[in-house]
Amino acid sequence: MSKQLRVAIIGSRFMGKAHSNAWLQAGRFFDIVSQPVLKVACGRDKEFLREFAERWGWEQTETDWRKVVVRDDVDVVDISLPQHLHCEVATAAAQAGKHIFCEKPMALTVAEAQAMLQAAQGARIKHYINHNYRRCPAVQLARRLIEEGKIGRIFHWRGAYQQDWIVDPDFPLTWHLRKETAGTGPHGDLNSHSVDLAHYLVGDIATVGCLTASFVRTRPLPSKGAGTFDAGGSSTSTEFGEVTVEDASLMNVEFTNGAVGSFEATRFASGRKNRNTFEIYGSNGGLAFDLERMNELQYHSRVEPDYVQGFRTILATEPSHSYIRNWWPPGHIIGYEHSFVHAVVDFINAIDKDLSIEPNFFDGLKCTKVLEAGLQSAASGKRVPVML
Ligand code: SOE
Repeated sequence: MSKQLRVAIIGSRFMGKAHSNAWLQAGRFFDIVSQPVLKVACGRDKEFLREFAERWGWEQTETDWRKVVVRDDVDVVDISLPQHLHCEVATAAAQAGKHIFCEKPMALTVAEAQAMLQAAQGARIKHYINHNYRRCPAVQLARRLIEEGKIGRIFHWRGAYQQDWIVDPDFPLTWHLRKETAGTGPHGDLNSHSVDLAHYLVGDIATVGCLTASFVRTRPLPSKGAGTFDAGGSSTSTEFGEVTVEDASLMNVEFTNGAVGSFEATRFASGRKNRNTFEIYGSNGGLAFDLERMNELQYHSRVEPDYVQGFRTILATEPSHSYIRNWWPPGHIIGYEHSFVHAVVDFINAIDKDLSIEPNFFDGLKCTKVLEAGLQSAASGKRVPVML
């Protein structure tokens, strides 16, 4: 029998759109018991919000998130906001007993992440941090091969998350480039994804060394339409402000299991739009993934006879690959938005079947600890242990 899960979304920009689509698609493609009801959308700009709600089918709109999180007709609070707002909203939602689907990165600091986890644990709700790339079928395949021992003992992780949307010095000073709203630059925004994947595929991180770099220190103030990846039109302001986050981050880590890893995160990799790659090398083989070819996993097996060894490309679109059976026949590839649908499906199942879902606030806190240790290392020039 189908039940309802009434969702409130807070935030209506890039992630608001990705999440709305996921709530809509989940029950169409997957067999879930509770069907999401898009109850209320919350944002500050009334006119933009009205159009957003109409387009995606949100029943109502509201400009005050405090009213939304305590509504009796809301079961789930979806936090699609910039990270400086996560802690306050998540804590209030948890105290009101709502399940929480929260965008990454979890929070600005370890202290905030700890407060969120504490509130969620006290409330006995389902809580999830949306590191959506875990739910690409090819990434799930990587995990499966590791669990099956096909890679053997892991020696190396190499992650690089590269974008280029702020190479132009005239790209405006949007919220991603200010410490008070973003906390960090690509170190938190992009490395958080890579650290989450490394936790998922390799294991916990014990120590961190990190170097950050700044290339463009001042930028024109943004116009109203500016946002992530979007300068918001051609009119460049004559007023400038200071960029207060790093432009690139290079981190190296020791894992608790003895593996070592490197993480590169930048928005200055000309020509790389959203290139999220990792490589894993072990005693029995190797793996490589590139989000720009997200249906594929590269796999090398050392266990095969040497004359046939080499990296092969597996197209992760067989019914035996995670999630794919519910979409299309083999070879009919899926895209970025599907990873969000998969996350929503697993989140709803976790609620219905009272299962835990990962990454949750506990995993988000662990990730935040690694990133914060990275910043401490960049400031001090020393290796920093991660206090798990
Ligand atoms: C901007 O760098 C951004 O939108 C990130 O915030 C997302 O998490 C990433 O998936 C795409 O790029």
